[in-house]
Amino acid sequence: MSMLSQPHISNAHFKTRIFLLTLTPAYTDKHAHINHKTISQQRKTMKVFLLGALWGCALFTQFICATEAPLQNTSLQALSIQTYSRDSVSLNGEWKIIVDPYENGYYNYRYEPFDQQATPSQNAYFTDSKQKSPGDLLEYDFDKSASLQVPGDWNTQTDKLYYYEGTVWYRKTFDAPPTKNGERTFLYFGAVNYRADVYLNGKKLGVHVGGFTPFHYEITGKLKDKNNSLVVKVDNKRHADAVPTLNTDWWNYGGITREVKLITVPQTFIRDYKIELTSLADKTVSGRVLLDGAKGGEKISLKLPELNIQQTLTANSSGAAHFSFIATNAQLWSPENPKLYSLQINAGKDKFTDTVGLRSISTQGKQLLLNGKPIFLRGVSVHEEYSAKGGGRVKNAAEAKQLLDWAKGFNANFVRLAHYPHNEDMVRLADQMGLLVWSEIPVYWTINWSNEATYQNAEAQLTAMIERDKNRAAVIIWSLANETPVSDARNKFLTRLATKARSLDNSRLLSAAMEKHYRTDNANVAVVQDPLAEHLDLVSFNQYIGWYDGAPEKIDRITWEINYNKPVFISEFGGDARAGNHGDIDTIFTEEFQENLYIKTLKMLDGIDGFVGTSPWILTDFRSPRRHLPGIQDEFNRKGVYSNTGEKKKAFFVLKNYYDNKAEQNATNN
Ligand code: GCB
Repeated sequence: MSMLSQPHISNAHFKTRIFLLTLTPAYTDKHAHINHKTISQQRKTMKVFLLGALWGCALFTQFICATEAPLQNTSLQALSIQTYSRDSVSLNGEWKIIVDPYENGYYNYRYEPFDQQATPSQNAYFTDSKQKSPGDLLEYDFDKSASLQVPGDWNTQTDKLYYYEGTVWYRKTFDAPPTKNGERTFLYFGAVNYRADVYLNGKKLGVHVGGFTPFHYEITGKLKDKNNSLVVKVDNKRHADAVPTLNTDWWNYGGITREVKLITVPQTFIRDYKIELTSLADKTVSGRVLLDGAKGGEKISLKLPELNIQQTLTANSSGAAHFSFIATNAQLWSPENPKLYSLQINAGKDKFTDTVGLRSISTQGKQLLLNGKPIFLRGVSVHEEYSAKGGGRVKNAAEAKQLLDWAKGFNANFVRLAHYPHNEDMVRLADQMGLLVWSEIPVYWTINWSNEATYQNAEAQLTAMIERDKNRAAVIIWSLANETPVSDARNKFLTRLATKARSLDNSRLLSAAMEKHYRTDNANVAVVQDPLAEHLDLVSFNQYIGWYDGAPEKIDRITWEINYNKPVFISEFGGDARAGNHGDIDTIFTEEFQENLYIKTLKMLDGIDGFVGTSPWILTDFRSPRRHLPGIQDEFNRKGVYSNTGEKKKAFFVLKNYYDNKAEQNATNN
């Protein structure tokens, strides 16, 4: 099935995509003000934007037309639908599964996919067939098969699948939720790692690739009253051309890792919205609402009751309506006061509510400003893994909360959600708990920079991340990549991605975790110089002096050359220590070694001009298939300041002390 035959990709989809692109100048302009750009810079931005928009439209059209080429059968792009606060019918819980390493349920013995046949054989697992007579040859039966919990990775639910990378078929049966005349139903997946082929009652709905972003299908008219069969072929095999690629330093958890739900909405419904503080000076709040199924002229009511804001908007022929108001009395969102306001949108028969914070984030020279005031990011990097109690990929809000509580334990005000978009609970909790967020896509290490399909995949993941989380005040940084080797092809790929990110959301800072090198004439001078930096708002880089790069004494000798008039952020440093493993500061893998490395590194970082924060690697120990040292690593990366079960290592206390002091200084300076 090509992308064009996806049920939700209709003419309306074309229109709304172009709407997103053409809408942006207004935002660009406003943010130019917030970012302290000069008028000529604003004009330049606008010109670049318009060119970008034209190019973006052309690219999008080309992409639509070219879906039969390398991205055959694959839907990478799904226009966002805001679902978090909507009533839904959960399809979480027990699903039947068949582990299918040879993909016997997908290909016939000539290796032809069953789903390309006009009438797929009953041997295709997605037909969810039952034996019809005693002599009927059928070599699978979901009803008699094992089960797994959804959401959840398969690796930590059964020993048999701990190292498994391949296909597992999932099947859920359910009755249709009651709907009123004209209502529409959507099937929503929070995330499936990595590729999902989705079938409803034996018919293919589509394919989605990318393991960390949501996708959905409209299934209006496709449900039976009783006993619907939803089958998902989940495949987490790694590929050289994929995003991420073959090589990473985290566990490749497979499965339906986030929630699955059904959402019923009226014929015309509130599909999406964006709200943001567009001028700090006079507290202007602007945004847009997007109706799906609209003809134009529909009335939309927008309220923020606590701020006495009530607006009536009119949708244009694409279903879009813009708004702008001044919220003089609004309290600005910050880590110290994570104030969220209730937002209510009504349109015809549809109602939608959410909670939103209002804040600005900007840079001025080497300063980072939150709500116009300098802020130091007391951060930590976090994987979406809760491996305490044997678990793996975070599967509920309670586990997400545990990780963020641990970060708060050393007075963090910032989390770098590495190395892929985390679940929506995580970002929502950060909003509530006052933790600023860096959110990133898995463009990691050695992506295939010259493959157009790889680029499109990365761009689709970036788009889905931004579309899902664009209304979270907590999110201040979109990050494009991690430790990618400089080359012309990589620079082109990431610059293109940066342009895309800005066209989707110019209200946040752009970053990437870059790398350092040394001056050829002086090995004690570390240099950060990367053509990508020109396109970013922060100069962020990872550095492991004292761990992968020399012994800890080296840290004391290093000075830094970072010739950009931008804030400097150190997105990683650290070293492994097994909790409870003690020794002297020169003995690797001990808590003392790690503690000493933290003491020295933090002192060094304080000497960097424009240093605005750091996110040490990492909050907790996490599973990695690259870490084999018995008795120490046992397939865990041990760089956590906590163990994976939450034991504090000595480095925890160094970091806490450092952050307590920074918090005090920040309070005094502001
Ligand atoms: C890095 C990577 C991170 C690794 C870490 C390490 O630079 O960004 O994904 O886990 O180093 O521990 O080696």
